[in-house]
Amino acid sequence: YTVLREESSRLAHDELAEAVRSQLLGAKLNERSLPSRFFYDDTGSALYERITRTEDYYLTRCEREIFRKHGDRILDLAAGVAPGAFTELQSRSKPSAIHLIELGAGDGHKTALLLQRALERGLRVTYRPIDISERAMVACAEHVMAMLGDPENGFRWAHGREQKTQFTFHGVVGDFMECLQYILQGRKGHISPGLASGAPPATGNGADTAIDASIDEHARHLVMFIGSSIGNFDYNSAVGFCAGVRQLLRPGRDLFLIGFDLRKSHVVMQRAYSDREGITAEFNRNLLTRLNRELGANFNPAKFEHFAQFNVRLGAMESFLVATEPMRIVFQHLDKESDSSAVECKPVLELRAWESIHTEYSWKYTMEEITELMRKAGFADILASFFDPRNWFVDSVFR
Ligand code: AVJ
Repeated sequence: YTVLREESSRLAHDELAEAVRSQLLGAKLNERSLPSRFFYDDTGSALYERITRTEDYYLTRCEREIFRKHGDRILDLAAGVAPGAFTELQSRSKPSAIHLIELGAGDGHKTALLLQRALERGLRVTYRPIDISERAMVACAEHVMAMLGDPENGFRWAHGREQKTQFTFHGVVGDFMECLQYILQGRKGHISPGLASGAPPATGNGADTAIDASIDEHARHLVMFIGSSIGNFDYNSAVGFCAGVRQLLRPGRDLFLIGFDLRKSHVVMQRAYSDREGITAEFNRNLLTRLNRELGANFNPAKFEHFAQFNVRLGAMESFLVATEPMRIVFQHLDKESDSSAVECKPVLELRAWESIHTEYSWKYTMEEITELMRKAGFADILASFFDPRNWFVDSVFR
């Protein structure tokens, strides 16, 4: 397997600084916020994986049930053998391969179920996970390879170029859209030496790794955005994001599978975002630890309460960090942009007791809202929708 780094991922630090300036330092009282995408540094990504294993966080369990129950149908769609839906392909010989691209794969444990099933069915599989966290990607590679490579399951793959590889893993670390563009349109990324392992290419420069990760142009690709990752986008950004994905898909051929968390009792939802083991609280507070490390801030995360609440009007879970006492935060690695004087002067954030920082939206959808959102993004029809037995979660496939 190979793991590449998409070049633009190096800009993350500037983005964080910019978000702190505009949404934290520059915001009015009671309007302070930070974008949730900054949760996912290496520690945050690992904490999120722990959240998914808590009893209270139902989303992952629902989606795993969906994959277990409807995995074969999903694979049929990916392979282009679904009855009726792919008439143009019916005349061709039986497809023997599937190509999955996953946005925000994390450690890949849900998708591994699908991969495993595909291999069981004798399909060749190319899996291209994308994730912002380098460590999550390496964990993903190791986890997936270990799971599929278990000799007891009877799966074999070969790294040699001569042999027909049954399973190929090409991970790309970086921003979703940049990476997706990189994969589908062959834009350049480069190997980060620490990352490439398994069967690394002969040299560590971008030129030949680009060949390694490039797609089979004639094959159908299933782009997956599961786990309700879309829930973190506000409505317009969600439309924009899906429209962006759609523009990269080849019309009539590639598919988009997207997971939405459905509207349900606020009791169930609120418990999922304030789990009794306290992992979500730790996940939320880790954002402050990140600001300390990357921007030289002096937050004491223990002095913040994690608070999560369902906003009925919005239809979204909202997470906050609430300061339990007044505090003065100095950002040592940030400069005051306006200040031209020679006096060293660092930006300061004065927080009052019980002042809050908004850290996350997790939008919950109805099927009507999903259809409408996707239509606005240019996806005319849902090809198929797969639900868990309680109808708490849905994975829908679009073309
Ligand atoms: C990774 C966006 C799917 O919103 O449910 C979990 C992140 N935040 N607990 C979600 C999260 C708090 C999660 N997603």
